[in-house]
Amino acid sequence: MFNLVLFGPPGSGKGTQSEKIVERFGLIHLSTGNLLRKEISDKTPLGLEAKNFIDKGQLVPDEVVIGMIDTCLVNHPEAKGFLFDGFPRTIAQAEALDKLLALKKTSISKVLALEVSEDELVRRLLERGKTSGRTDDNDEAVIRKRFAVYKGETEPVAHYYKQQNKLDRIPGEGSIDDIFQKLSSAIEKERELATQE
Ligand code: B4P
Repeated sequence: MFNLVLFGPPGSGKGTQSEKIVERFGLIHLSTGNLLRKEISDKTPLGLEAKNFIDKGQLVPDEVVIGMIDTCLVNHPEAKGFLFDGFPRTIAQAEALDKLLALKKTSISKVLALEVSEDELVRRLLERGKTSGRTDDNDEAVIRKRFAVYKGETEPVAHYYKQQNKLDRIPGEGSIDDIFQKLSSAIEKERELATQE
């Protein structure tokens, strides 16, 4: 199996690039953000709980998102690989993911981290907030809170994977297609190495 993590701050283009990556490389796309927004729109008890956190720019509790990912992994026994988008966002989530993948006798192959300046991120999220209806995108105070949470809780996850020699940093500013080319080259390189082993 070939399992990728697409990593980066809010608005760095994880969702945008994930759609293109899964189409080209035939991976199963697992976005905790999309899964949570589906629960919210379906008004499930999990969705109602998650909304409270998302609207304030906070992370949803680890056990909730880990449980969602566990269910998705079990539901795709034939997958040739997964693309994790927006997960893991804490060290506890990263450790849980390693354990869940070990149960499937697989592991993370590569972590691609998109790097974008904070000014550009704010611009993108406020722009998206005008049309997306996402309550976490149209208030600059909530956006700034999301960055603070990212720095405190999520950035250490990059270090976790760096220690495992799995982290590649990719410039995330420029056209969507140029960034996709850079991500694709990194994925192809990794897949070649994997087939040589
Ligand atoms: P997510 O849904 O993961 O979303 P995101 O971080 O806001 O955005 P992403 O990086 O995917 O940006 P996108 O491509 O859309 O999380 C939302 C919330 O859910 C979190 O704050 C948290 O509360 C909760 N949550 C999710 N996962 C969790 C977890 N594991 N644990 C706990 N809580 C969790 O791009 C943004 C905008 O930029 C778009 O409008 C796009 O069109 C634009 N854009 C993209 N690339 C561009 C480019 N190259 N140039 C210009 N604009 C670009």
